Amino acid sequence: MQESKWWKNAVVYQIYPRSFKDSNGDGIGDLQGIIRKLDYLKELGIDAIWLSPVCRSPQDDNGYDISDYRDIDSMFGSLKDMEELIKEAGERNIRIIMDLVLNHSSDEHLWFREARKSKENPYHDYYVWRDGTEGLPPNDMRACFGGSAWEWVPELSQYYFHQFSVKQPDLNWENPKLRQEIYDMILWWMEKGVGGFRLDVIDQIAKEPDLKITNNGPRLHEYIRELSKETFRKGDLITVGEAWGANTELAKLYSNPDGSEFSMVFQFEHINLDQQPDKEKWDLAPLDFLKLKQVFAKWQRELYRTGWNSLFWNNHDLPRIVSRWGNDKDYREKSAKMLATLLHGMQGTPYIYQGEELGMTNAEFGIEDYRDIETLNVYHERLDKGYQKEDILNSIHAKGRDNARTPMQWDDSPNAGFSEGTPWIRVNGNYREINAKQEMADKGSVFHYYKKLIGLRKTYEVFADGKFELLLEEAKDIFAYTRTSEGEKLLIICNFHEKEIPFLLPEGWSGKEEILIANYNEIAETEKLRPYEARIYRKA
Ligand code: TEU
Ligand code: CA
Repeated sequence: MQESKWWKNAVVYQIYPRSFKDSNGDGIGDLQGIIRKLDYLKELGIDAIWLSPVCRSPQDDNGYDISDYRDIDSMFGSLKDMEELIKEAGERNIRIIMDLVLNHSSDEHLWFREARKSKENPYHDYYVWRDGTEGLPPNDMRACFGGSAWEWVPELSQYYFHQFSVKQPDLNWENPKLRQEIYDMILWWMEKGVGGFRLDVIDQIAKEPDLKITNNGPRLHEYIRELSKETFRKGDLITVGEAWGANTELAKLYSNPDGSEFSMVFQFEHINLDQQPDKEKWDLAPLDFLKLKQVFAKWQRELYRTGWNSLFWNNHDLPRIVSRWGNDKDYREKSAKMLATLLHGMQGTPYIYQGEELGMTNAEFGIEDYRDIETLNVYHERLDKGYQKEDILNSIHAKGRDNARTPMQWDDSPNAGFSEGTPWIRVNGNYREINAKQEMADKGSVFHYYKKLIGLRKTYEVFADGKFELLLEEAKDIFAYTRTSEGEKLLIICNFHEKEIPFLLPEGWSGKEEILIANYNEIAETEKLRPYEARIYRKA
């Protein structure tokens, strides 16, 4: 089937189901809650919803530990609810993107429950085992959420490998029977009308633990091409792989225009720029702004006509961008709009994470209010290592994943209108000031700014096609670039900081050109940019 590449003009909205909308008062978001908010998303103008996992799961890692890939977890609803969501969204021209977690399953999945029964069990080889001695793991590999990556199973006198939690045993992709089961499952969901897939830590499936290789294992692209040929290429889907180990050369393989692998990947080079080099995200460092410009420019340049970029600031693992690189106190609205302009002006498919369109902020809780396995593990691990509580909390406030997972703020009623029950995680205390009801009523809000940006991408082809060129590379406060296609050119100007700075329009621009969007209502004289000021000029 010839791919239409509809996703080149699309904007995707990510929903974290647990925290979006609760419809039955148990304090946990669910599928019927999402169905109730489809008109809100229609109003925003997005084309597809990336749904973080809703399949059956003991929720050790909030659903990224699946125990049945063909069933919906009762906390989110039923298969019928999922089919209704796909149908209702479809009637609003919104496609549903499912989250495929194929690097590991839950240890409560039938496959693993069988696998750990005996070495002869037909499912044993669906996982990664090594003979060994108790207390002496095969090597010193660490798991991402802390601790050893090897778990001892006394009844088998073997260890199994897990890159994430102990309850997320890694799947053995070398096993063709496992791969076939996965392909059948994906085709089964494609039959149900899903519009695409996000693939969790997909560049870690070809692991070689004996060689301490996790990302970019030798057979990775062989597996991905087989996966795509057996499933995705039989449909007109969007597919996006999460690839922490990607660079531009690998991304040209992943997003090769021949469609042999994915539509695009999520790469994170622009995300790791505020941590100390060769240390963990918790080891904070100020953002290297010039590096940020260089990284974005490289990806725009390198993938032009050879691949395709994803564009994102936020997701369910990352702190909220307006708090991280904007100013969520004195310039929340202006800086949120600037960051949106900067990102949505570039070539690629933009992703909006729930609440980003409202300018939602990070939430600084006490440790007792955090729920994320990664956050709770690092807290205790660093306490044991003698770190000060305040310092650990300071890191968690800045980088913890629960910053993204506090309930969606719909209005100023109790629990921000998210639930009539007790939310599974605390609501951010600023919900009375920041919520969808208020933002939709205020034409000058962050919501309406995102809506306008999405509309521009649908109106002007240059957003999808235009060649990117970075301007003022050495400028310490300005992120400016052009997008050029036949007969049309854009100039995107962003003041990335909160101070007023002198500014002259680049050569060839007079300031009389059409302004498509700006985050200050009245246009200033042309010789300065106000705090976090952003504009997009267009000339035909
Ligand atoms: O995330 C991959 C991943 O590596 C992140 O967890 C990362 O370690 C960190 O949190 C980012 O700062 C994916 C999913 O997005 C994440 O939610 C899951 O926890 C993880 O895989 C395991 O499935
Ligand atoms: Ca619920």
